[in-house]
Amino acid sequence: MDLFKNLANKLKNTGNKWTQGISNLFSDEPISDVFWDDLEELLIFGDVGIDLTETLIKRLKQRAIDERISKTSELRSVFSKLLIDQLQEVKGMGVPLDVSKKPAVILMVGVNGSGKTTTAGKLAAQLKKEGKKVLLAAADTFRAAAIEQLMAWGERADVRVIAQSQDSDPAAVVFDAIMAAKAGSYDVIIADTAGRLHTKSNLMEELAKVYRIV
Ligand SMILES: Nc1nc2c(ncn2[C@@H]2O[C@H](COP(=O)(O)OP(=O)(O)OP(=O)(O)O)[C@@H](O)[C@H]2O)c(=O)[nH]1
Ligand SMILES: [Mg+2]
Repeated sequence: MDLFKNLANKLKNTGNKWTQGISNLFSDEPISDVFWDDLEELLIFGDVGIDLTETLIKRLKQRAIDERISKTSELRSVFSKLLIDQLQEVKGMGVPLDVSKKPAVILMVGVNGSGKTTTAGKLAAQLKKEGKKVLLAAADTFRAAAIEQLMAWGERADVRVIAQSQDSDPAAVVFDAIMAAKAGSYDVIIADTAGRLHTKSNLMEELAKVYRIV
């Protein structure tokens, strides 16, 4: 099964229309201008970005010409390979997570809504499955319900969550977590932090303080 069918199957239950849309695009139809327009539109709507969308389409068009491909279904595997190549160009991609230090501290940082908490929860479950003793730290003390959200992930993965009250100092939460990890012989701490833009200097300073604790 190829990449898109695989992805589409996995995301079926979450109703991810975007992936399904991309998958459906590669059908038995001949390659046409409508296909290129639809692909471009879907990629841009999927936040792939205009520059990358243009690059991907240009490369895909070239491959279609070079390899005399006439049906969109035959472009499917070429396109997924192009995407994988593109991802592999991202610095650090594919490099295994280094959790050799005990406790290793993973700080989840990023702009608002980019998936930090979800990834923290999934990572916790994954690392636990690999036999690591994992601790989650609720260092997003800013957004309402952020602590409860991480707690729910902790429950799901059966992983302990270190938390303080909302509005407390995130660095103090991480400090608490490090102390608890040392006392309880934990292997990994995954600290969720509040979403922020890199242009907000006070919030970046707060993050620097958390980092200094680590
Ligand atoms: N499709 C998809 N959705 C995701 C993924 N990760 C997170 N989401 C969704 O994106 C939304 C935001 O995810 P969060 O994990 O809360 O993001 P966050 O970075 O912690 O957000 P803030 O704490 O508000 O900055 C949620 O609705 C998630 O279900 C992912 O890998 N794929
Ligand atoms: Mg979050």
